[in-house]
Amino acid sequence: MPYAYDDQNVFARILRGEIPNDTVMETAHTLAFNDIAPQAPVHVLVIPKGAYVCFDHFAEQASDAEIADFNRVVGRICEDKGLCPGAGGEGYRLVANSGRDAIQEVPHMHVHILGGRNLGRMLP
Ligand code: DGP
Repeated sequence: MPYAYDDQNVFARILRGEIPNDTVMETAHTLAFNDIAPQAPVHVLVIPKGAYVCFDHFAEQASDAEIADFNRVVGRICEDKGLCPGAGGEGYRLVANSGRDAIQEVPHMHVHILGGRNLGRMLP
């Protein structure tokens, strides 16, 4: 059982309404909210409502509807925040830490949207 989901993780608790969040967007399958410790002027976390541990778990086991909904939410937030390079924005970075080597802190699949400043090179 490679994907044991801990339903006490902080994002599961946010989804159950046990912990407040600063919601940016909510759809049938997806919730997006501001990061509690923002690393950039825009720092939004996007999470599926389903119980997925990390990106590959989501990619392999979520339905097409969940995956499409998730991706649309990411794109719409980038648009709403004025980040999209094709529409005059300065760009953004998506990060999906998954597992120990990536130092994933919260074991519920999430994508960070970072933008609003020059983010520097991530890779040498
Ligand atoms: P990661 O290392 O990718 O698992 O990052 C988890 C992020 O979640 C980190 O940037 C801080 C954020 N975070 C942790 N607890 C909370 C919380 O209770 N509320 C919000 N909004 N964000 C949280």
